[in-house]
Amino acid sequence: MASPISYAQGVLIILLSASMFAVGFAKTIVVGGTENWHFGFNYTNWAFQNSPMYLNDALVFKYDPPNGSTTFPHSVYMLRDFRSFLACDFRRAKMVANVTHGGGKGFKFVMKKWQPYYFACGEGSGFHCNTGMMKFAVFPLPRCHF
Ligand SMILES: *[C@@H]1O[C@H](CO)[C@@H](O)[C@H](O)[C@H]1NC(C)=O
Ligand SMILES: *[C@@H]1O[C@H](CO)[C@@H](O)[C@H](O)[C@H]1NC(C)=O
Ligand SMILES: *[C@@H]1O[C@H](CO)[C@@H](O)[C@H](O)[C@H]1NC(C)=O
Ligand SMILES: [Cu+2]
Repeated sequence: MASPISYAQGVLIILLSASMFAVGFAKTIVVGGTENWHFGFNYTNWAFQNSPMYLNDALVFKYDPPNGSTTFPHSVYMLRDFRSFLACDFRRAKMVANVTHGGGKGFKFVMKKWQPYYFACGEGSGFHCNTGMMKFAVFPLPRCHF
């Protein structure tokens, strides 16, 4: 019969390997794939096709910073709730990346919490979110199931 100590050690090993497993398999996902983050691409559809996503997965938003020839700067906001997501209502939204953050290797956002995330581009007073379809929702799942 196992002693209490070896039982505790066994549980510890299981927990450690479970967390290593979760970290080891966390994915880095480029938002929009090769399309990156731009006006007029259906990101709701993209998110649907790339589901499920998991806790600690990283989303990478890639978009060019504004320069002389770029007519559409972009950004990344987190909307407050499903209602503001549907309406593209930015009144209580939080900016997570400004118009320059998406350059180079892009802006990386790690989904650490078990909650719905509502992302949208905040440019054009909601025009990019509404007409440009630059919005999507993700509810990251826990990776391990016992
Ligand atoms: C975007 O894709 C979703 C899911 O496939 C679809 O329901 C929706 O109608 C599309 N939006 C537009 C504007 O085409
Ligand atoms: C400005 O952005 C455009 C479009 O991404 C790019 O092709 C061009 O090289 C950029 N120009 C400069 C000066 O960075
Ligand atoms: C974006 O944020 C960076 C710092 O994170 C800042 O240096 C830069 O000036 C900001 N750009 C704009 C256009 O606000
Ligand atoms: Cu935009």
